Amino acid sequence: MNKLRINSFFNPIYVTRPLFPDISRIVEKLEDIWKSKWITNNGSQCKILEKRLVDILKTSYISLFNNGTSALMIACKALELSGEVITTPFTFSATPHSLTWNHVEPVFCDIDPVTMNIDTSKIESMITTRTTGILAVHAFGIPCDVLAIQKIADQYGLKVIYDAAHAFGVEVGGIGIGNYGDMTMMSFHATKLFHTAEGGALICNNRDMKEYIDILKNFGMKNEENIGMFPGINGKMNEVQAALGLSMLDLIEGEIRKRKKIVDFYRSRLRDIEGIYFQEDMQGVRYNSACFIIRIDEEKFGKSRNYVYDQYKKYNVFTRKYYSPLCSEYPHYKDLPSSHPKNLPVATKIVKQVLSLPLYGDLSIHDIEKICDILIEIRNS
Ligand code: T4K
Repeated sequence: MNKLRINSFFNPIYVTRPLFPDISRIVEKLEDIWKSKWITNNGSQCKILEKRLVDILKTSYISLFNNGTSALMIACKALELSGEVITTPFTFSATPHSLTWNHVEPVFCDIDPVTMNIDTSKIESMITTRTTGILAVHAFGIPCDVLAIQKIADQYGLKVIYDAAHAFGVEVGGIGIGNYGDMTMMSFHATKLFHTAEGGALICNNRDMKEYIDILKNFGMKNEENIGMFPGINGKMNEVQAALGLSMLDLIEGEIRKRKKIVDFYRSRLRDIEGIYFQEDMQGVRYNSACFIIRIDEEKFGKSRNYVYDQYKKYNVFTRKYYSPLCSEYPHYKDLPSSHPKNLPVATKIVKQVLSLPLYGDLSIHDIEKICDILIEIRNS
């Protein structure tokens, strides 16, 4: 057995840690909720959060949800997707499952080798008479080629939904990422940059649609008199979730700055290591440094991604293989015609290489230095 020269971390280092505002900030808001005796069903905390997010995300219409998955399910319903929808296999399970819950077949399209998002040059060849939309993912907060996707959608009359689970605060050309496509989902899960413990939002581009979404997430009822207008679900965010979100909104810019510093440090330490690759920033994009993903080329690095992942654990470092396996490899989807690996050569290769390294504002540069040193020790072991 190889002996570790670098001491393992005393406390576990996880891939991420949720942002926790000072407890006094949330207590103040909880006191407001207690006084009002209003704890869910579009209370004042939710209303304030919605308004603040409209400004912060530079968009017009936002509906809050109890989680990102229910928001995505409602997006598919509200846009009346049916038949087939073209999507990426390199994502979290919630993306294709939201289609399946709407009786829509996900058609998996290969990904771009640089951005790891849906490869727009391959979308057109997958469109059939049954195709009604494109469900693209800004994986890890890296924007898709939104202009190319819109061009295809316009040409073929398709709806576009973005799964922007990780893309809070990302902008393309100065425009909030939620303004692209017909609808954008954001996740406010604890593992995300901005969170409400569990939570999410749907961004759309007109008032009528927002009203419809708000009805769909409230069982399909508009008010006491107008019930059962549509087959809705319960997708409502509650007041405690919204209060938590409000109490940390002011911390987000600082958190992004800290994370950016960490990402820059990772890049400077890992750039010259043979067989380790990562994405550089694209011009015109405002990033949120949600995640730091490396790709490990086993041949050049000398060790496989799985080996590195396992070895890191011995140092008390818990990296993640996001998003492995591909959704097209899940038992539920593997027999779809589009799932065959020969149709997905880039995704099939990349999914064996990716590793999400620890990234959150509270990590010190000293910790990051050690995480990088460990990677080198693993290579030399
Ligand atoms: N689309 C995409 C592209 C997504 O990535 C996601 C969610 C969705 C849609 C759906 O959105 P939501 O319905 O979730 O709003 C996590 C999250 O549960 C999931 O939200 C997220 N993507 C996915 C990428 O990651 P797990 O099972 O890998 O998380 P877990 O519990 O292992 O946590 C990861 C690490 O975070 C832990 O090792 C330690 C740390 N952690 C986690 C939690 C929950 C904490 O320190 N404290 C905590 O409270 O799925």
